Amino acid sequence: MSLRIHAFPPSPRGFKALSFANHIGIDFEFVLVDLTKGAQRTPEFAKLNLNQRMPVLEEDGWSLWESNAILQYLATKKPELGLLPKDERGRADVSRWMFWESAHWDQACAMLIWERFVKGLFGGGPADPAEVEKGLANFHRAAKVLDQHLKGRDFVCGALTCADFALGSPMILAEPAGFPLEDYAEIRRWYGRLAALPAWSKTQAMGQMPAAA
Ligand SMILES: N[C@@H](CCC(=O)N[C@@H](CS)C(=O)NCC(=O)O)C(=O)O
Repeated sequence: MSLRIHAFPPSPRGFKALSFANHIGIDFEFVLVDLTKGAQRTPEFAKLNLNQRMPVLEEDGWSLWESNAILQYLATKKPELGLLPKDERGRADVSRWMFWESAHWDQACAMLIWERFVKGLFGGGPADPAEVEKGLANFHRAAKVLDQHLKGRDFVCGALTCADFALGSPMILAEPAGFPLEDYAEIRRWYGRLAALPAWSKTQAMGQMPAAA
């Protein structure tokens, strides 16, 4: 059985899939999808994901896209790690936070990441203040929920699960995107735990964003 992960490591969704695979210690082949060179737009890549977006997991001719689906699938490879609980409510709780990540947290973080960081790297010009304002409002709305929920918990669902990898990945760009984290001590504490995982630094070493042109 051969497993490949096609990803661009410094992008949060790529980082999510790679850091999770690194954390569970599964054998996989890493295939770089260099977004700076448009590697996601080749016909070969479109065969794996018609959306022309990474990450993609490929296994024996089968492909799976959507980073959170990839995490849940990978978690089933090492059930003994408990990263996707077996009991129905525990599993639903993890799914709830991963859906919330996809619908709210990822979106809020992505606006600031794009406007304040990636747009410039890709020659898109300076941040648009109106978009930044919208991004900040979305960020605060989501961050308040996450911060309050984390009180008294080490991780989002109590113990470490897939949901933490999903929610923690955009935080790799917290600094360049200027996430306003001053009022969110619980988020900073939680993220500190995640960032201390060996898989986090291992994945960071797989690739960084290029410097602005
Ligand atoms: N919801 C998807 C989003 C994937 C996604 O948007 N990936 C971006 C990079 S972060 C991408 O590959 N963009 C390439 C493009 O838009 O051309 C997931 O979580 O996997």
